[in-house]
Amino acid sequence: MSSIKLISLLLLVAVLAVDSSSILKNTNRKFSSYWATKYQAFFDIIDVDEDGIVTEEEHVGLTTKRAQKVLPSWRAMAVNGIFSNAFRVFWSNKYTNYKTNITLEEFLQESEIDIPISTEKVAEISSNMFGTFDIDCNGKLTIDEYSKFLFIFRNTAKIQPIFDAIDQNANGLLDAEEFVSAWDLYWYHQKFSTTDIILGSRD
Ligand SMILES: [Ca+2]
Ligand SMILES: [Ca+2]
Ligand SMILES: [Ca+2]
Repeated sequence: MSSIKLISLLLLVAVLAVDSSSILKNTNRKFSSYWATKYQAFFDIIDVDEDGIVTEEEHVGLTTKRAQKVLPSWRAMAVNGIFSNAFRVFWSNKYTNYKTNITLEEFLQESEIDIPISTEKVAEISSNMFGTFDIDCNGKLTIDEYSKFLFIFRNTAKIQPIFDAIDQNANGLLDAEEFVSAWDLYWYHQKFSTTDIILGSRD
């Protein structure tokens, strides 16, 4: 092996080592019943026909269709990208034998094991989500922009109180930090947060 090849190989090994150390470890988390209710709420949003199974079509196809109703087409395609990626990472992966029909129980079981995603990727999902709905690209979400996000998550509740819960500094706009922090609290934290209403509600 030439020394250049060897060096590249060593670099590759180093990169892989860094990457696996940044995988989010989920094993030490107690899977709180509160956390399960959040995941169940999301499952119910995605399970549009309410048959207790989330299909790839429901997760990616139908979500994209809702996005197309409220967003310009390239932004709807961004939603499609986020949801098809998320489906592969969180739902249909090696832990579920790449199944494309997932029950709530399977989804919860899978969420108890290590999330097969790096911390960098988690941050990327959150900020992509924010950017997708920031229609005028000014770094803030107005209530109108945020209402499009809520539409995708099939919210039927009044929007203003939900918006106010995420708007921590009460300036009438959601900045990236407010949105991303609420999003990450929803997905990765066990305890209740007043911002957990971020995906809206269908009550
Ligand atoms: Ca279904
Ligand atoms: Ca904006
Ligand atoms: Ca604000």
